Amino acid sequence: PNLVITSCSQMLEKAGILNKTKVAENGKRIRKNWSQSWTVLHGGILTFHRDPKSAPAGNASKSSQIVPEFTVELRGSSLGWAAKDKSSKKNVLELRTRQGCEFLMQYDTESIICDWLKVIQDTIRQLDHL
Ligand code: I3S
Repeated sequence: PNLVITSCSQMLEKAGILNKTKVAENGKRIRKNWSQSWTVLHGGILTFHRDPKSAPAGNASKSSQIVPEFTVELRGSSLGWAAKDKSSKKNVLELRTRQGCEFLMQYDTESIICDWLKVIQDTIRQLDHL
């Protein structure tokens, strides 16, 4: 048990802004709905937060607008570059979860998306060995 606790405390962390859309749920295709998201990697979980711009204005403080929209358990997930026919956007990653959910993640600046690719793939590998 100590080993797991030690490993968890050394899990990679990252946060930043990305564009994302869910494209499949339980193996079933769903309509894309791209939106910007404050994205947080912590403890082997990736959390996409709601776009504050989509929240009703005036009735909430800034902090209460940071609401999780999707939470992805990375254990058993896979991440790679999305095929060209998945999106007309550039720098698109495709994340598939064990539960049959699929997300596209995108950012125009290549270095930013490459950093996410690396840190999430490293996390998935880390989780494989726990
Ligand atoms: O794969 P699709 O269906 O061509 O994705 C595009 C659509 O979701 C489109 O919205 P509506 O057709 O629902 O109005 C979005 O505005 C586009 O951004 C989607 O395509 P890209 O290539 O941007 O992922």
